[in-house]
Amino acid sequence: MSNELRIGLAGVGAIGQTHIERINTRLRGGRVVAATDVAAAFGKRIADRYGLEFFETGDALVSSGNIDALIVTAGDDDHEMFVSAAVRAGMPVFCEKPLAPTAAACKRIIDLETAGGKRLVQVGFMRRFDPGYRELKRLVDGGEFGAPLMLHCAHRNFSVGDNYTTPMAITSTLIHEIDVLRWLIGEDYKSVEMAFPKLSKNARPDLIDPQIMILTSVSGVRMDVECHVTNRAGYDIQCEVCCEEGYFKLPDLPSVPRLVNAGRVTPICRDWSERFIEAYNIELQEWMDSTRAGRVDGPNAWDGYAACIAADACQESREKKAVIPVSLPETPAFYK
Ligand code: ISE
Repeated sequence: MSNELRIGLAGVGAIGQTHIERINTRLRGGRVVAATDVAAAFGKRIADRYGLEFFETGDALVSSGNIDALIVTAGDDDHEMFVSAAVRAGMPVFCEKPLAPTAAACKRIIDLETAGGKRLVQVGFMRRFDPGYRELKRLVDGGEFGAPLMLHCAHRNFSVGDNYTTPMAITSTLIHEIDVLRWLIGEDYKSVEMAFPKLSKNARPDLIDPQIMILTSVSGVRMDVECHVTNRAGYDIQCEVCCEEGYFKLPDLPSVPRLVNAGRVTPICRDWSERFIEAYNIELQEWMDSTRAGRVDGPNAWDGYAACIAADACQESREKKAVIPVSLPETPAFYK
């Protein structure tokens, strides 16, 4: 591996472009030098714009000898193809969440990685790198205020695109809480349940919004998460951890209250790309640092699989209107 990590990027859409910019202009120790995209003409145009070498396929990119590591920011359905290409080539790969759209696809990636004998895959669950969540985790792990008993959380979006569907509330939105809450309390889930408040007039007729996800951990911690993606109010992420002898709340981003027009207003973000800028920067910096050191320190393929299993149970709960058990096998030694 050269001194500076030479990175290839698979999927040059919006999030891919923000990663190219942050790595090539703000972070240290790596550089995006090449790209691929399933839409070749679009991919070539974006690659040219950023001065990247363009390859027609993921296999051609990873076998070019011109990159040391791969970042996958393609559509969810193409994650498995690109991640597998990297793993087959023995190359470290960072894949945006979800690792794959189904648990079965995640399992295939795990089997491939395990057969290769070396952990290579990190999943882009960036909330684990957000300073606020990290402080919550430090307080929970410290144990000074007793064990967590229940968590009250909210994931609110101003609006979503026309291609956003009811299942995406789980695979694309709540998947963040599914991962970060499991990490925060350090436990797997025992069961999940979806609950349904009155529907919002702002949701398309075929979109169920809002929804509430209730997760129960193996030891009985209850976590309720409101998901409201058409709120027309702003991007708002809440997480309150209620312990035996203390309550901890995720801080909002700093924002100056303004006294204007006979009112006191404290602006919040309009979307996730503003809210989690720092988390993305820390996440990719730490990924480049650990990759150069030959390690995977962040959420691994097993975490991606665990999240998908819980997400599948949430979909089943929505369809059956029932509490669904989550059956995750014990974490294999390879991923501990
Ligand atoms: C999007 O894909 C994200 O990852 C955002 O964090 C989430 O708030 C949004 O609902 C998703 O669609």
